[in-house]
Amino acid sequence: MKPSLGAITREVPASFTRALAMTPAPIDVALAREQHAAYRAALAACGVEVEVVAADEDCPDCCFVEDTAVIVGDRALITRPGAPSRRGETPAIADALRAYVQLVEMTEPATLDGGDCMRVGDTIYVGRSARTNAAGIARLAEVFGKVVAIDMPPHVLHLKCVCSPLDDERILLADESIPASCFDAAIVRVPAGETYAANAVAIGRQVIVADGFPWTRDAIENAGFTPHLVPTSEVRKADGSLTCQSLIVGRSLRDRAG
Ligand code: CIR
Repeated sequence: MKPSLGAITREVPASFTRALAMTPAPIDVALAREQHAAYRAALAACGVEVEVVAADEDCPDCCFVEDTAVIVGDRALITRPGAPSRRGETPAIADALRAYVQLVEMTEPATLDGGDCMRVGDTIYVGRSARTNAAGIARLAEVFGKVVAIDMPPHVLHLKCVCSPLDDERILLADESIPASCFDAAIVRVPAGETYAANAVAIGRQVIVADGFPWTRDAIENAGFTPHLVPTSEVRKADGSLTCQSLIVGRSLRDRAG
């Protein structure tokens, strides 16, 4: 049987050493590529068909595809990323997504990073952050309907740095990050010492989670999910984590198109 989900991913460019980072540290590109391959293998192990878009050396952050689109059902809002250096990333991803979904655009002065958007059931929670402005949030609401905006603490890059959806009712949320009362969802707690692991990719009952966070791995297992551990040392140096490395799409439209 063909997988029913696809994932758009993008190669790690050699210029990844110049990726944006709050606290720059030397990045090992060869290791980053190995870890990206491990991530793609985990997606495949979760039953997802993985597509890999070629890297663009002019876009050091291009492997963080999540920030370039927000996908709900059969529509993708192509974002206008908050960091000017990342705006050149969107055309190639729009081209890849066109095979799956209908594309909707976002224009100046709106800015929004997909990492600030978390869909839980029919609600999209969106971080009001240094990357995502009021016009971006308004456009998101215009396109998708129910949106709940949450102010990000200044040290948090994106909403999904501290939480991520497990299914339509439950989220992983790092303690001491954002109040649980912001969400109409059940909370699976991640201790503050493991905040990085609150960003995980759930595919049905399978969850891709960063290696090295035993408390979170156990919490995910206890919630009834199967964890798939992947290494993240190099993307972490560029303020990246797991959800940011893919865009998950249903394959049904593409299959219908032939
Ligand atoms: C950036 O600062 O934009 C990239 N270095 C990291 C983006 C990570 N994206 C995400 O978590 N959604």
